[in-house]
Amino acid sequence: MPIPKAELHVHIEGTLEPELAFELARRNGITLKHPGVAELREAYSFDDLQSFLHLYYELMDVLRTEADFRDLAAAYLERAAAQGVRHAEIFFDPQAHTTRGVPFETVLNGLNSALEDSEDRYGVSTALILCFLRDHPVDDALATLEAARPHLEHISGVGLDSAEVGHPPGKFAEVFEAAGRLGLRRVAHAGEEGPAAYVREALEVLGAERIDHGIRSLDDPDLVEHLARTQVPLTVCPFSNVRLRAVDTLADHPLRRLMDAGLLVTVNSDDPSYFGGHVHDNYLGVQEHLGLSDEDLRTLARNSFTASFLSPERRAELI
Ligand code: ES4
Ligand code: ZN
Repeated sequence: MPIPKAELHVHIEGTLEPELAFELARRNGITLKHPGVAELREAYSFDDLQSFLHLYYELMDVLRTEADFRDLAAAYLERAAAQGVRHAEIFFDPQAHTTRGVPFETVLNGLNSALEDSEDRYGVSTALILCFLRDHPVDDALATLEAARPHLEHISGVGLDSAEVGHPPGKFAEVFEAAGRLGLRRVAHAGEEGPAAYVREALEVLGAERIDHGIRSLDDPDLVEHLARTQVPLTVCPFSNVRLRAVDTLADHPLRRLMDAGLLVTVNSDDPSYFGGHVHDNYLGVQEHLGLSDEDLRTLARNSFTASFLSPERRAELI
């Protein structure tokens, strides 16, 4: 049985398996460019983040109705439970849907209808984190926060994702400040393809409480020292980094160096359908290729609960 863990970095749209994509396409009368599941899977070969994002946004077109978002989330939760996940903090990208004419409420209600009985059904508690697309205008992020305002009881925090290089976190200072005033938790992707300076900026300007990826932090020893001292967690995604060529191979992955430097590191799947494995597969991958011990895996699992936004009560139940 996989070790009990929390998953803190997973994009719900990145859990869309080709089989479900084709089923939803059929249900919604959409023809996909790829003739079948096998051909679609063959397209899952990426040069960098941008080449992945292209396919990721393209395939989302099959998500149209509340039932589609519900089925997507239910499929993820069932798989997550089988991977030992006991708590999941799940990203969603509302702008990727509202820009296609799918209302914010369709997305949120659909996801929620799977999330609301997740604890009873799968033994997985959940939280939703609304991500702003950093390669879209700041005004669109502000409008998205406004759309979310009537629904804040269903949203735990905000994040920042999509194409990183050329889109520094500071651009979103005003949005994150407003989100903080609304009582939302704040996280941001930084230091995935972008420089260590973006990690600093996410901490200092956005007030990020967790850094998603953050692997490029190692380029800046002062930043590493700061992260070790403050224990601001990193949600690292090893398979993702290899598939998007931020790191050459799993054996070269900086996870172990980050752990050895005393950082609060967690292991996560990012977009499991696209990157060749779910969260426990990532644990096993780094164990094998970085020579991590069973005790190291237990540390990573414990870190995942420590780094979560769980209440102290539920955390104590799970650790
Ligand atoms: C993402 Cl791997 C990654 N990086 C940035 N934004 C994303 N959205 C979905 N997956
Ligand atoms: Zn991500």
